[in-house]
Amino acid sequence: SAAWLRYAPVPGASNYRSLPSAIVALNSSTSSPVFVASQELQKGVKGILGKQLSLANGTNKASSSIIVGTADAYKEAYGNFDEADELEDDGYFLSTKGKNVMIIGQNPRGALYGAFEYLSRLGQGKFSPVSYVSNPHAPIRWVNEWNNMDGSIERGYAGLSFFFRNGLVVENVTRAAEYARILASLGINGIIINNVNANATLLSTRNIDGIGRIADAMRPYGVQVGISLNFASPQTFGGLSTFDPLNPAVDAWWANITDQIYKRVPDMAGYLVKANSEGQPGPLTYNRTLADGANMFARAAKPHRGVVMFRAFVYDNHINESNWKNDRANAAVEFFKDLDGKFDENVVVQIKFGPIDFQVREPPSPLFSTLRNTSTAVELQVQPEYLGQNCHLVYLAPQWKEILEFDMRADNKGSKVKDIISGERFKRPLGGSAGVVNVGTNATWLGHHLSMSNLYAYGQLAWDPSQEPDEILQDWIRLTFGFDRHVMNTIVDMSMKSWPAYENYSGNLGIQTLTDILYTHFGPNPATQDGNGWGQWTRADGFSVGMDRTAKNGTGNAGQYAPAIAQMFENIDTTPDNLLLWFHHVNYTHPLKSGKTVIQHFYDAHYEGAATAQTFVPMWEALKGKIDDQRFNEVLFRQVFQAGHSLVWRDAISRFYHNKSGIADRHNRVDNY
Ligand code: GCW
Repeated sequence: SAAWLRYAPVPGASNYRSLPSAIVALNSSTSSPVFVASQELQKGVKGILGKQLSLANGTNKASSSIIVGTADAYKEAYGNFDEADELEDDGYFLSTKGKNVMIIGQNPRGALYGAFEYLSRLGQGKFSPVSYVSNPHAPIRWVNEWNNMDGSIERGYAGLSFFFRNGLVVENVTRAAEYARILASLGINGIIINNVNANATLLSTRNIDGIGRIADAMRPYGVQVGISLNFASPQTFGGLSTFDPLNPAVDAWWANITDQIYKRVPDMAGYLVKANSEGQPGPLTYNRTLADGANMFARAAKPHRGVVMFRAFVYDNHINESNWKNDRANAAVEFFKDLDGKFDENVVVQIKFGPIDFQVREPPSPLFSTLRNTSTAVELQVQPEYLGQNCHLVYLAPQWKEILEFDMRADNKGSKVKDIISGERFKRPLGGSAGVVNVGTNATWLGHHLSMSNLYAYGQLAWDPSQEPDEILQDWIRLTFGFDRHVMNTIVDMSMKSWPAYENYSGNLGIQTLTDILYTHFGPNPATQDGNGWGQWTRADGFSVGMDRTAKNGTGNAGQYAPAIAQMFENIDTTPDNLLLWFHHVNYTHPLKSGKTVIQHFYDAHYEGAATAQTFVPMWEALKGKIDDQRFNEVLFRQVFQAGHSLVWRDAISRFYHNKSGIADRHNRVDNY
């Protein structure tokens, strides 16, 4: 449960002589991240290098020390340093070059981030002297936890909530503190503790005190707590006759409850709101705009410097499939485009990375290049709801990286998603990312030891999206499993093959995941995509398949992108094969760029993906004895499951399209049910 913060001894560490003998913390308040940093350094150095360092506060008596603190405190004690000017919010300066090791944060949590970075370097045996400033890519680096008040977790695959039980915040917040430590080691600075399908009873006096308890546990790690709100609370919980956002009594109710919460949690991060989506209440009930709704919370939070994350996941889940032009993927832009510039400055629109819902492959949401005068954040799913729910290994960093690096070409200028969400491209004050993690009481946090690479990579990319997924993975493996080359190569190989394999044996060519979308979101069920109002249609019939999202014949979704991108997706020849069926409706016999037909590609990809998943088992088995038995066996259990389930996937999907199309597999592998 220590995740990557194991501080295991590093081979060859005894050769590392240039270690100071003391730690000097430039702040002795036990609730300060600076103090936490000094303790973490003591513990980490002891574990990694076997050396007990003394811990002093404020004064440096030893000949050389690890000095940790804020830039201001450092200057006061030792005078100015050159790099001070380069530090931005939450950033740090790390230098191991001089007599002292300097770990200087722009603010207290920056110092803690620097300490974790230093320990990560030591823990990976990266001993060569360094000196650099590291600033975060974006101010908002949050996680979302879909925890319910009864202790269940929506789409959680690793046990129960450690925040709530029986309608109340738990008394024991030890695990909340442990989680905050893990988050801080990634530079994550905010957490929404309850489900976006929010329950207003979180706002009771007793539960507000409970939020305070969680915030107190996480504060020393620099993690600010926030909560999801239910839009109808003034009525369902507050006893008002309405929740109309333009009604002054409603406004006053929110201002009042917000004041109460901030009284207990003065540094609360802010609110997250899911409105008018999947049955949730919202401003549209009163014919008010989504901006009217968001701004109501923004006004309440503003005096406290709180941020309102307002979700763009707004759509109608009762749309009619018989209309060729209907398209759920259009919803976000349709709902938000006319509201650009109408949100208060402390509102951030939180956008799921793709236009539908965390599918195995989607293009980036066109909303990223539509909102120019609104701050935005990308929402990613660390716990792979549609991607095997941590019973399958699916390393997601390559998928996120593609989205973050995608150039939206707004105004025909470089407009990578990562630079839009950071606020840089459209000169916005706020922005960043939100990762839905849904950790639970299970000792593995996420349910699968190998899936922790996803949480690690999420934090790494939120801090610095220029990093490469395979390098992030290697760091994580060294910290989690040590230095064995065979272990390293195997986990890198399995992980880097895992997303393409999953895409191959679930839904390829941009058709979506093809999992059961009505209930479990787990296992193959392509028939559930169509014939209902959820709008995750594939429009598969006896001859053809895919969503026509072109402007010329289809839903017009391609036209929601900036011209250069719109053109690429509008034209079937320039649409990449992996998004072909996302944007185009074609015959099963349509030839791909590879020369194969769509249907033959389906068959081949499903056999190939499942074959890859089979190889993970012997690859892992070969590591026996190189990993402790517990982790070895628990991972093996998951990999055997994945191998078997991938065959179920392969056969279910191949047969489904074989039945539909009546077209034989060239290699005669696919039969009917
Ligand atoms: O994908 C869907 C999930 C719901 C979730 C919703 C959302 C929290 O299946 O469980 O609700 O998205 O993101 O709001």
